[in-house]
Amino acid sequence: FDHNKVTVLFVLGGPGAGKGTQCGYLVKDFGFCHLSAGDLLRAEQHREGSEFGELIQTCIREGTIVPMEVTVKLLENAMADALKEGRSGDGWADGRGRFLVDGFPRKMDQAIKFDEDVCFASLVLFYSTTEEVMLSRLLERGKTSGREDDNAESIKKRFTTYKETTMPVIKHYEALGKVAEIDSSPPADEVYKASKAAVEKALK
Ligand code: UP5
Ligand code: MG
Repeated sequence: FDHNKVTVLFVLGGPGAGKGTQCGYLVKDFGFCHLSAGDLLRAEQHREGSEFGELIQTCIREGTIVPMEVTVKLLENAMADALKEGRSGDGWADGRGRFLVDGFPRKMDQAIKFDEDVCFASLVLFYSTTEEVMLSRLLERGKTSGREDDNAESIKKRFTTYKETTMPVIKHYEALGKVAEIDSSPPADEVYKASKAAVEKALK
């Protein structure tokens, strides 16, 4: 990837913190290409002929992290496709690709690999709220989402992985001064005011 042609923002936060929801709003206002690592993994899980289907299913249900090679490759491919097909950076005149990479990197090895193979992220949007809030959002969504990990048992495991494995990644970017922490406890439109301000500040 030509570093001069892509801008990447990472979107992190606990399970159910509201990453996908905020990305949806940001796409509308800023014309980002939104790539959710979890969505890419779920699509790969169900792709006919995928050699990773079972591995991905087990990791998602157990709330553990899929080996980074798989996820980084899926992201690289999705970014390359979006650039090729002109699906990134809509509304920007300079032809630069602008990507929201949602739910990634959630383990240090992924962060290092992405830095090396793809590019450095300009900003990390970090959505934080309490486990209580996240749990109730996920259980509510679980009534209709069909997601294999929206059940009390998987959610507990996702929280553990988040605390033990993903928080160190957020701390790493904090030390680099790249993190904008946003309280995602209020209603989504209110959270979005802070998201928008953080992105405007970072991209100006
Ligand atoms: N909602 C959202 N915002 C709200 C608000 N402000 N007020 C009230 N309600 C709000 O939101 C969750 C729910 O809450 C929705 O119903 C929404 O309407 C409501 P959402 O925006 O979907 O939250 P999000 O943070 O995106 O939650 P998600 O469940 O997607 O987070 P996870 O990080 O757990 O899931 P992800 O898909 O990223 O990853 C799933 C699994 O994939 C991981 O556990 C892992 O096993 C695997 N994975 C990897 O192995 N490697 C990776 O790099 C990435 C994923
Ligand atoms: Mg999500």
